[in-house]
Amino acid sequence: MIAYLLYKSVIKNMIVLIKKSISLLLKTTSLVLREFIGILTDIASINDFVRTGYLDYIPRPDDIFIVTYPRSGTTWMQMILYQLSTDGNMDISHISEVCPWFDRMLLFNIMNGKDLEQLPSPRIFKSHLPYKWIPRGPCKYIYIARDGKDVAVSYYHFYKSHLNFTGNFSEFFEKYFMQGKVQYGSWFKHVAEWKKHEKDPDVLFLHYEDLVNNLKSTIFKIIHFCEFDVPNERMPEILERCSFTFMKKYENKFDHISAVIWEKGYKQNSFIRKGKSGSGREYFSKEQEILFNNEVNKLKLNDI
Ligand code: PPS
Repeated sequence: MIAYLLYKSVIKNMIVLIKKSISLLLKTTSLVLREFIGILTDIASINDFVRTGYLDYIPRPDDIFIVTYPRSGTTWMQMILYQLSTDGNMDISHISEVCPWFDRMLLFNIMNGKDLEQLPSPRIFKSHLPYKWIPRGPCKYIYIARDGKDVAVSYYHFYKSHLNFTGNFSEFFEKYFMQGKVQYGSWFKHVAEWKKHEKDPDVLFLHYEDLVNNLKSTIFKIIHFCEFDVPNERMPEILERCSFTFMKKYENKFDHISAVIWEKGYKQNSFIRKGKSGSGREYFSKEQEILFNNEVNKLKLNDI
């Protein structure tokens, strides 16, 4: 028995060691590609994604992945889970702060394995990955499918408003959506692959239409699946905050554009900043002031 346990622990340590070595190798390769070659950043990004998403990501049993084909109710589910797993206050800068977009964060190197480790449990991630690419648990997956025609139209509007698409709906539908030549590929394949797993115990397969037609009972299903403990008295507030009207009012905390701004560390509401005169000198050191004044005197700019 002791020999068996020893053998198991050696194997486990060996696997960790192998994973760490591959991770280090990929990290070095990315660094070389980025820093020394400067091109091929796509390869470096995919490299990083594989490294962080599959080698450095250590799943926890209470991790939850919200998975969808784009435009199928992802953001809505992010808000629902945020409301169910916290007090749901709206002091957050962006929903990505509490529910990061797994694939994007890793692909664009916005987060790494260490950052993932520091997130408190339950970690809730958004992802658009097809089944074959999603990291394997132990964890939970909530998949939302939406009527494909509604998805096509919503995606068309998104391509126009966020991705510079200038064609009409027919062009988008025939040349891009139906051919799977859009971000995350074919809607048909994405939904079909995930549907094969709708009965898996770690998958809760929902429809956007369930949320539209019966938000309350769908939320109870989610609470049960995620094993959350939510007092009944909070339900009216949760339902209100997950309503379309509420989310529309706070759109900047959900929009993709503000997510990109948040990821890059830009602060919103900092462009029209203070509007005061004379407070600039508070920032200057003695030396900086002398340096500045010398230049002013040299060019006779004292009256400015
Ligand atoms: S994305 O870009 O992939 O993250 O988009 P996603 O969040 O998956 O889907 C966007 C659509 O979801 C609608 N939405 C909602 N519908 C009803 N109620 C609420 N609270 C809600 N929040 C988001 C959003 O309006 C998009 O659908 P369309 O058809 O474009 O309006």
